[in-house]
Amino acid sequence: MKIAIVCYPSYGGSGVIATELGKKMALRGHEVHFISYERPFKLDLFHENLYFHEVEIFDYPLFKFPPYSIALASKIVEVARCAGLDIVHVHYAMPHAISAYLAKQMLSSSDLPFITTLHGTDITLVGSDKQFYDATKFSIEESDGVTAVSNSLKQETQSIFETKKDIHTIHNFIDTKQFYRAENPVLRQRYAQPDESILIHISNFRAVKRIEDICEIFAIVNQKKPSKLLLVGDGPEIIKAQEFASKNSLRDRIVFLGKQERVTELLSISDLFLLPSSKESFGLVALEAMACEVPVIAAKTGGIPEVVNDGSSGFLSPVGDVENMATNALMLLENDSLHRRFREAARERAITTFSSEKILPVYESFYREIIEQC
Ligand code: GMT
Repeated sequence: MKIAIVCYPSYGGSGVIATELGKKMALRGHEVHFISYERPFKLDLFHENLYFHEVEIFDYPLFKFPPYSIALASKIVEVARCAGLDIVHVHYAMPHAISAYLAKQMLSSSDLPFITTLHGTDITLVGSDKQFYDATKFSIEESDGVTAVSNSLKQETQSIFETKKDIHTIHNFIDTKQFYRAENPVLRQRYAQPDESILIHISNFRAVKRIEDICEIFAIVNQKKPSKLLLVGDGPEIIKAQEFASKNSLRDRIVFLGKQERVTELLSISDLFLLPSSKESFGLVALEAMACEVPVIAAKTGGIPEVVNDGSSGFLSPVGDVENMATNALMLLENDSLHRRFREAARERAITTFSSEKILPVYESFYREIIEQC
């Protein structure tokens, strides 16, 4: 098949999944054309089946806001004509699905089906905002196929947009040959003494991640079991963690690592992953942790319960219940054999339920089904 993948190129789960999907499809013999305003940061591989097409932003004094959606639609048309695309797969509804719809109209003589994968914030934050609601609903209903990364997101989408559109759940996936635990005692020693535990959180530090909860869980745990907290990533709420660390004299216990590319190395030295988000359609980062044998302490929200088995690969608590999350964390950190069982179960779940070998063929057959029916 000749597939175009439209995604956001920068940090963020939707771009990561889109890029990994495209790379893996190329390795399976498909011709994959990425279309975005920048080369996706995970597109770090040369393969003869992989192409990247940059959407150039036309700068003109009249344009206070250059019309990216139209430039993207034009680029999809150009690539469709040159490469003879079979299908376009857009990740993140806004504005990608609208651009794909427009491209399809512009190519009226040759039907070009498009699939939209909903990732979460495109529905719960952006799409449900008054300004984008109608356009998001329209783009979902006009897509030839729609997938959501969890059942929870599927149901939420159908309810928010009052649509009966058939939405297929295709869970996110992970390459468990890339994400695995590689013990590194030297690196671990840089951050923690032998009797200390390491807790970790990786995100883009937006309000939805509840950064104060992460700090409070850590502070409670640290009082009973001396620990370190590794904070990986950057974003508007990082300041809250910095203030908390200063106010609570935890500057030497909370390590701010900023944006990092090689997170497997940091996950491999960690004992627990904290994800107390108020909302998470899937929680790809929790899956990455699980693949590296790091049990997850998380909030029971959105799609997280579909990823983390409560009581076997981690523990789930109501959003905001930091006491309960800290109690669960301590239960694992203070019981080696229980912790080992959770670590093994986490890795096992990543392999058996979410490995790329399982999920890739599902996308492939969905592409075929949509192409055949159009
Ligand atoms: O949550 C983020 O910080 C990024 C966001 C995105 O758009 O890339 O993540 C969303 O998509 C990921 C990949 O499908 C999911 O794993 C995240 O749970 C989802 N984020 C939210 O629902 C808040």
